[in-house]
Amino acid sequence: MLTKKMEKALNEQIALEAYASWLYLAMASWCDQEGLEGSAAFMIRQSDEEMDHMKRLYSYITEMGGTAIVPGIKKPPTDFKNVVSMFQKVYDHEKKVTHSINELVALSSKEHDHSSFNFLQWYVEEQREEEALMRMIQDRIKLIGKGPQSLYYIDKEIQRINMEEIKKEQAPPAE
Ligand code: OFO
Repeated sequence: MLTKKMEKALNEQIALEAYASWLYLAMASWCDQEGLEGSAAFMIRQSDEEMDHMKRLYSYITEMGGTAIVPGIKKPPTDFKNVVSMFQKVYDHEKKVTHSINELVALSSKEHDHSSFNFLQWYVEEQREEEALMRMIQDRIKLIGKGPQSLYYIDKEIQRINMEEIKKEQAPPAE
């Protein structure tokens, strides 16, 4: 059984994951408008992932006898300065999510809620991977630089990274 505090905090995390999904979908739409097809595909996949993160929390709260609250989602921005600052925003958002997960883990310890503590370890690992991925994208963008065809090369690189991520998702789990 979840304490009221834990249930509330997990529901707040549902809202944060849902917003991430909406934000990334809005970014995908902007990328499409800009002709950045590789980046659009990457952001759609990220948006789907966030929806899964949300549903995982939903199922957990329900399984624990709590009430999962489907949140109202704030409208995300629809316009972004450029692809470089858009990916910076993604990285910043992921750091915010990591902070929130860390707070949840701390709360689960404080409440002696070992079940939630264990459940949240999946998110700890996921955030480590997400931050590493977003940092790598920042590094690649810097390496490509600001030459005349840089947007083209950035988009190709994001497309390549997206394919790698899809392959990882489809790989059978390690023994
Ligand atoms: Fe679920 O916040 Fe990103 O990964």
